[in-house]
Amino acid sequence: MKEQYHPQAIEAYVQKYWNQHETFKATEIKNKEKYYCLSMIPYPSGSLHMGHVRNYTIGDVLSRYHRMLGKNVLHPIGWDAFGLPAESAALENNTPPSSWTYANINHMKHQLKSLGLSYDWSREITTCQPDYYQWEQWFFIQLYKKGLVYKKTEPVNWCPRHMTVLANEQVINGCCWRCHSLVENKNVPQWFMRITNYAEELLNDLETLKEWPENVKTMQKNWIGRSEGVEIDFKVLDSTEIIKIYTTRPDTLMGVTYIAVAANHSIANIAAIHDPSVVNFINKYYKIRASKADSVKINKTGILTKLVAKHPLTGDLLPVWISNYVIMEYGTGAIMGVPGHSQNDWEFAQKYHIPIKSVILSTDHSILNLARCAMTKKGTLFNSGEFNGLSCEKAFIMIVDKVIKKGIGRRKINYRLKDWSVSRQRYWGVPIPMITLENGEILPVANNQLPIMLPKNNLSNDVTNAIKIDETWAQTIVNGQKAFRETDTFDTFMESSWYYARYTSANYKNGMLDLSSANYWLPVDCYIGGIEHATMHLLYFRFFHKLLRDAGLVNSNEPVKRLLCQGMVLSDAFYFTSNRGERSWVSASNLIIERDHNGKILHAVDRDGNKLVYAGMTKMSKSKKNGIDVTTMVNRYGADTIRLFIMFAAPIDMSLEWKITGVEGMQRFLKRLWKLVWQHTMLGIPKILEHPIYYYEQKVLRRHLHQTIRKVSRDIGQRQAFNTAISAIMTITKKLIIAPQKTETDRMLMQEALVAIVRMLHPFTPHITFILWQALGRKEAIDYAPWPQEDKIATIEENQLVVIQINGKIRSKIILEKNLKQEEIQKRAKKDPIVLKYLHGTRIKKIIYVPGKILNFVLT
Ligand code: ANZ
Repeated sequence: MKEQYHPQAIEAYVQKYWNQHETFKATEIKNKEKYYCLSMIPYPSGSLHMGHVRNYTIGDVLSRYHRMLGKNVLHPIGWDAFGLPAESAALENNTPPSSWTYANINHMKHQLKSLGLSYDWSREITTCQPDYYQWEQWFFIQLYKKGLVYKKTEPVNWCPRHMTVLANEQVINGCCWRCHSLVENKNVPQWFMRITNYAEELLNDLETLKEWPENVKTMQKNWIGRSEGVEIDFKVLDSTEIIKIYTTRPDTLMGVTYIAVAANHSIANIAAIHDPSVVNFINKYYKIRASKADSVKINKTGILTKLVAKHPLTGDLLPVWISNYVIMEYGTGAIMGVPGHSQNDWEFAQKYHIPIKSVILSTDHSILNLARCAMTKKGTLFNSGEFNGLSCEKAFIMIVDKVIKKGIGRRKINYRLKDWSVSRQRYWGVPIPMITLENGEILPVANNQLPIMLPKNNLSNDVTNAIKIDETWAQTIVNGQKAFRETDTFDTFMESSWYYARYTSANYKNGMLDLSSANYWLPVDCYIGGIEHATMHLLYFRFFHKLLRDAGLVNSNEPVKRLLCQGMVLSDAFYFTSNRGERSWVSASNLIIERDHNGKILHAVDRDGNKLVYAGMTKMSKSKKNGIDVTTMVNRYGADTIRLFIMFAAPIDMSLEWKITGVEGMQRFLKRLWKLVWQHTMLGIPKILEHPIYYYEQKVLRRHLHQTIRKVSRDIGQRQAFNTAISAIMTITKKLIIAPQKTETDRMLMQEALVAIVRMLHPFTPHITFILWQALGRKEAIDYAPWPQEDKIATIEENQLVVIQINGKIRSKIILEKNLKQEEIQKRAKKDPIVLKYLHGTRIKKIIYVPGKILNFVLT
C-alpha cells in the first residue's frame, strides 16, 4: 500500500490479478448453493453508455455480495451481435457488418474490463457466431417438427424505410419503433412461432413470479390481452354473405344500430363492387396498420356501403360501414356498433349521425344522458324486449345461450397477442434453416448440414440484400432437386430469448444445452435490465423457456426468479436555437458553465460563445448530446468512484441524476478511507485481545459498527437499497476518522471496524478494497472472503439518551444507563451543569417524563 490513493494504478493491478487467477470462473459444485446473476445482454453499438454501467454495476454488486455469502455464483456476459444498426453502419462507413460488430465488441469488452466487473469471461457468448446460432437453427427445426412454427403469407407490418417486416410489438402508434416511418400492410411469406399456444400459460404463470415488479407483470398481462366474448353472425340482406362480429358485450346486442368492418375485410371488397367511393376509401386505408389499442386513439373515419345487415334477434335492418377504427387483425375484423355503450362507437355515430340507442340503465335505474359520451358502465337492461330488467351479467349469459341455440353465435376467447413473426428481410441475422424445393415443398435443413452459415458480405453487394443476391449460397440441391434456401434471417429477439440458458453450457459442443449444467444453474436468480423490455424481450424470453422445458431441456417453468428494473440515467442538457429556429444541442465537452455556490447554473455558453438554454436533467441520449463518456470518467476518477457514485446516487428503480459534484464527493470519501487505513496500518496491525474490555465510548462505537453490518446486510440482501447501505458505511467511516487511537483496545477496535467496512464496500468498490484488505494483514484475496457477521450482543443498547427540556425547550441531552427509575433520572439530570444553570434561583412547578426519551422541567 502506498500513502496516496492512485485508482488508475491499483485498478490495473487488481484487474490483472483477476485475469491471471480466473477468479470469477464458475463451475458447477453440486453441494454448494448457486446464485445466477444476469444483466441483460448488451448490443455492441460502439461504446458503453452510463445506462450500461448502471445495469452492470448492479449485477456486479449482487454477484460479489452473494459470493461473499459463500454461494457458487454464475455471472456471465456476452453480445447480442446481430441486428440492423450494423447494416446501417456498414453502409455509412463502408465496412462489412461483421467488422463493425467485432470492432465494437472489442472496444466495449475493454471498457467492461476497466470497470472491474466480475464476469466469467470463459462463458462469453457472441450471438453472431455459428457455435451459438447453430443451436438456434437446430431448435427452430425441432419446433417446426412439433408444429410450433409455420410459414404463412400474411399481411404484415412493413416498414417502407427499412424494407422489412416488424413484429406487432415493434409498431408503436402505427409507426416503426426505430425510424418512425408510417408502417404499411404488405403480403409477405413469413415464418411464425405459435406463441399464442402459450398465451394462457404465459398469462397464468405471471402469478408465480412473486419477485417481479408489479408494473412489468401488468404490462405483460395487457400485452397478452385476454378477452372473453362471443362471435355473432349477422346476415347480409339479399346475399349469402354473413358478417361475423366479435363482442365482449353481448348484453348490448339490442342496442346495435350499425355494423362496421375493417378496410381489408372481405365484406369491404364486396361492398366495393360498383361503388367507386368505397374503392377509394379502401385504397386509402387498407395499407395502414393499427393495433387494437390504436382503435381508441385513432381519428375515426368511415364510409357507408350499400350493404344492409339483419339483426339476428329483432330482424331490424342495419347499415354496414367500413371504418378505420375496426382492426382487421383483432377478433373477426368486424364489429356490431353499439354507440349507446361503447365509446369508440359513440364517437363514430356522432360524426356520421347514426342513431344512438340506450339499452342499459345505470345501477340507480336512471337513464344516462348520452349527448356527451357513451354509458360504458354495467347496469340493468331496458329497451331490450325479453331481456328487460336483467342485470348485464345475467343478460350476457341469456343472450349468449340464445345465439348459441340459434346456431348463430359461439363463445370465443381472444388474445391481443398474435403469433410471433420471426422472419426479417435482412442480411445481418441468423439464416432461417429452411429450404423450398422446386416443386414448392418446404423442408428443414438436415441436422448434419447445420449450421447454415451466413455468407460473407464483401460489400460489393447491397449489404441489406447480400444473402439474396448470393446465388451460390441461396441455391442448392436436395434429393436431386433444385432447391432454394430461405433468404430471410431471424428477428434478433430470437437470439436474446435463450442466451441466458446457453451461458450455463456456453462451451458445450454436443447440444444446445448440457442438461445437468442447465438445471444446476437455472432459473436465473436475479435478472437486471431496463423497464423498456417489459413486454417484447421479457415475454419472448418466458415463452422460450417454456419451449425449452417442453423439449426436455430445462426442468423449470420460468427463466427468472427476481427481476430488477433499473431507472434511467439523466444528465444536464443544453441547447441554443439556430438561425433556422432548430434546437442545437451542445455536448458536455463544449460547455462553459458558471454556477453559484449551491451548484445552481447562473450562465452557460458553448465554446463558440452561443448563449445556451438549460433544458434540465434529461435522459442521456445521443440526440441531446448529454451522454457522459464512460472511458473519460473511468480514466479521470477510477472505476471504483464511478461505481460507488452510481450505486449511491439513487435507489435502483429511480432515475439517477449524473452530477460531477456527486462523483467528486465519492472520490473524496475513498481517499479518506485510504488515508485512514494507511495511518492505521503504518503503526502495525494490532493484536486481537481475547477478552477486551471496552470503555463506554468504545462500546458505543462498536455498537454502531455492528448495527451498520446489520443494516448493510439487510439493505443489500433483502431490500436492494444499495444507496442507503453505502450511506450507512460512510457514516461509520466518518466516526472512525475521529475515533481516539490511544489505547491498544482503540486500535483493536479500529482494526475490527476497518476489516468489516472494507468487506462491506467490496461489492461496490472491488479494487480499492482488494488493496486495503491486504494492507489490513489479510493473506487471501477479498473476493471470496466471508461477509461480515453482526455481533448481536454488541448491538444491544445498554444506555439511553434522555433529552432535557426546560419549559418545553431542549436545553441538554444526557446518556444514562437503561431501566433507571424516574426519580434517579431526575436526580442525575439536576446534576447536569447546563440544567443546573437553568434551575438556579427558580422553582420547579411540574416534571413531565416521557419514559426513555424526554424529561421536561416546568418552572414557575
Ligand atoms: C359491442 C360492444 C358494446 C363492445 C359495448 C364494447 C362495449 P377487448 O375487451 O379489447 O377484447 N372490437 C371487437 N373487434 C374489434 C376490432 N377488430 N377492431 C376494433 N374494435 C373491435 O374489446 C372487445 C370490444 O372491442 C368488442 O366488444 C368490440 O366492441 C370491439 F358496450 O362489441 B364491443
